[in-house]
Amino acid sequence: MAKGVRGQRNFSSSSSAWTIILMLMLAFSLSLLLFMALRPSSSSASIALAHGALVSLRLPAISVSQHATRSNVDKESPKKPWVEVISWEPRAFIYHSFLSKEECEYLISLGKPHMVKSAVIDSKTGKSKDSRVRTSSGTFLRRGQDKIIRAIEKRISDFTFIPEEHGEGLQILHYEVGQKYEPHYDYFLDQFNARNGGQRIATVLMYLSDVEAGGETVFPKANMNNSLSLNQNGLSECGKTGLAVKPRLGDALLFWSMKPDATLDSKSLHGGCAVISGNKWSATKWFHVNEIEL
Ligand SMILES: O=C(O)CCC(=O)C(=O)O
Repeated sequence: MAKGVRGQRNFSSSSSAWTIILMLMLAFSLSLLLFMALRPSSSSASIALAHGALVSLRLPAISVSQHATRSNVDKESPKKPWVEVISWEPRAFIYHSFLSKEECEYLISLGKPHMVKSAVIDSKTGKSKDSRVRTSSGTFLRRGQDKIIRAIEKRISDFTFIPEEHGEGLQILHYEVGQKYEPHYDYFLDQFNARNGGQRIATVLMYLSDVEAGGETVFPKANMNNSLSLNQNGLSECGKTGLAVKPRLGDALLFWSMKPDATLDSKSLHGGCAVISGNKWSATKWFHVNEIEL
């Protein structure tokens, strides 16, 4: 009898131990689920499809926290990066809010003291020459020249899937009112410049300032039927001659000079329209097919 009572007590104490264990396991699972839901992950971005439809996707290395120089100002109102496909002929994409305001200001501050009149490449000699086709001023930064540049160059490579070693140093450009760059190709038409790194394959053009009027990047040969909707309101006459991208501080335009079958894309013809009002600052990264030896 006494045995039986003792057995009952043992049974009820072991069942309450099981209840506690089950409660603990339940609490642990709930905290795990909560942690998974709230943990910081790569940033969510959107791709604008034709006719303005938006789909979300995850971009691997572009989370806002990875922007090296995001400061308190930006933390207060961070703009969400998103990618827009603007054309398939040529293949062109805008990565909105690619650079922070501070990064844009930093790039301008590095370039400003060293600006010289921009030149173009002479297709007969492969050498730089002064030209009325290009009236901006510019300067080259060294690839990987400091921590901030390295962070930006890494971000560009993450966006383009082209290794940093295939890129030239960034070129900072400044256009004042009336200054422009007539339509041209970024791929080489000479034998000389492709010797180091091969042909140019793609360009990333980052806008470091807004421009009040004019200054659009225009693709006069873009297949407009195949180009996805862009707001073409408020463009200059030059901007209306093709597919135009209005410079917006922090946005990056990626376009390909070569098609997926490795032939040159004549539809990548592009130019910088004359600035009508304000100033235009930009930074260009040219990528080659192979690694460039510095
Ligand atoms: O400034 C622009 O919008 C175009 C610049 C450009 O064509 C270039 O740097 O190759």
